[in-house]
Amino acid sequence: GRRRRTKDPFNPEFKTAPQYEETYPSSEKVYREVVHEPTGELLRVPFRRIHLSNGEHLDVYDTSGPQGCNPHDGLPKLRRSWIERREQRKDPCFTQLYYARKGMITEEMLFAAVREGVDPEFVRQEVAAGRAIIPSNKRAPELEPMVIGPNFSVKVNANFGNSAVASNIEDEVEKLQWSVLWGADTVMDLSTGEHIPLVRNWILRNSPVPVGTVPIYEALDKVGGVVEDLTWEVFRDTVIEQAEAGVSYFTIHAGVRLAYIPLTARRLTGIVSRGGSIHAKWSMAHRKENFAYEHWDELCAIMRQYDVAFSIGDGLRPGCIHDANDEAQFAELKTQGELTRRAWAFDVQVMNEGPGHVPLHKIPENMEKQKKWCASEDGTMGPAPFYTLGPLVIDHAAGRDHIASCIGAANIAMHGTALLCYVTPKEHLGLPNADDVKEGLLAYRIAAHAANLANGLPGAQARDDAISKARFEFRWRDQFNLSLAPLDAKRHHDESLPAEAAKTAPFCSMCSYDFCSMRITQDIRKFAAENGYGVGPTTGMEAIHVDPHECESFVPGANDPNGTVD
Ligand code: IRN
Ligand code: FE2
Repeated sequence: GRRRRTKDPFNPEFKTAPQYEETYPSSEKVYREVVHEPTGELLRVPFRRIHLSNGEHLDVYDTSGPQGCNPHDGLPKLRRSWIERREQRKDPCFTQLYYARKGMITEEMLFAAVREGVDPEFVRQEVAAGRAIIPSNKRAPELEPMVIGPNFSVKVNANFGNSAVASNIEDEVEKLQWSVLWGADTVMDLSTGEHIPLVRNWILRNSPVPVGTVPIYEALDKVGGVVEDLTWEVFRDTVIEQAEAGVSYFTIHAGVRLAYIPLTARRLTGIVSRGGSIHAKWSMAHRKENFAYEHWDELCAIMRQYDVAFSIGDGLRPGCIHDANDEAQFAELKTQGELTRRAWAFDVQVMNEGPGHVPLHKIPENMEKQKKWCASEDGTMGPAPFYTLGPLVIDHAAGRDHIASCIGAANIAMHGTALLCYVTPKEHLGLPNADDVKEGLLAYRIAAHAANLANGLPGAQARDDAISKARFEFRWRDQFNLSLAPLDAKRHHDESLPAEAAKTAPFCSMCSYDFCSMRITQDIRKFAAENGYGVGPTTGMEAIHVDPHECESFVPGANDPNGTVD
């Protein structure tokens, strides 16, 4: 329902930010320091260090940004001096693609390389080839640079923003804070309600990750929601204002060409993209080509002045299983490829948006076509990174669409998608709240990591191995702390065994002591250590019996289901 409105949009009553220490017990934010040789700039690259009870630790990728800042002041301006140097030099263009093509390893490239644990020269090459982007508007000095591309870890995007019927500035800033705490690599402000520029500004000044938007939403708001009244000029001015404010990537649905609209006529759910439907309606009303397509080169000229990346929209993405991989969808994808090449000619960074709703068996074709069509014809550039919305692999999971889509997301990322746009449990039903944002992100962190493992990303398995070891050794606290949401893991464990002693007990309430396979395996190993494996037919399994009270890791009374022992 309708929520409390922001009283003073210039001075919102921000809520207390969720606490890093409370969200991630036994974790510490650490910085790896590295000097950017060409400028002498000292970069401090964040990681989250998870301390384990056995004295070991594990450093993981960290998106949470500087802690303890007052949202009224915004985050520290990490990149200010990097950007000033370029402006003083009067560079003709500010994009990472421009610098990469010139052979320069920027501060952003180095920063992202350290986060990924790869050679900065490799980052430069990937950016220069258009295969990766570092969204980093020069007007967003707060952001901690990150790289999106199929040869890096899979990234996750969280969407939020108000609508005309729900939310306010305070809620949206809280969703941003939750997003980055739960691992959002990028966020998009999709506000369509009150105070669009102000909501965006509060988000931008408080975001440690690149912020994307869909400028056509604000353009439509400016003309009072009357699609026919939109003009190229209104759209262009909105794009400039948003670039000036510090948005790092724009979803622009320039691939929704007039000629493709009839191809959607027999679809079950027509055009489900908001931006796509706005452009299609305008084109139909005026019998004119999409103005973003017509003015693409002018858009490129604006983007290159700031380094705003294109996220070429999929305005004709399928909105249901029935419509997946149809003619309209693939006609647009081909045009996305054409627009990609034109943007590259302007040194503008590009990614391509993808579906949507696609059954599992039709997912690979999406990736194959994107790779083929969104690259240069001579094979020297691309393919541009693919950025998909799920896809949802079934249509009837309303209320659980984060799960229905995270299956598709894992699959398409395994085939090469670089950025996954999350879907929350509220998808198709309402505007997500902070809890939905958390659930969506956790589902997508699973999808992204599943793909990293499948794709053999170096080092990706370290966290899985660490938690598996903790699990086998009954280091319950380490198991919680190494999991995606430590407190949720602990809460589930506490539900049946809340006692402190249970946190080191060699079993849990699922199987109890006698049926704990891991505990029995330890007995087997203990037996084997003393007697060897397979010493003869007379030493059968029945010989293995270890009295629970002699087992060294056993905590007396900890199997008491009421957990009363301490
Ligand atoms: C991502 C991939 N395909 C679509 N998306 C996201 O969907 C896009 O980045 C934006 O955040 C959101 C809504 O876009 P439409 O509905 O205006 O296309
Ligand atoms: Fe949908």
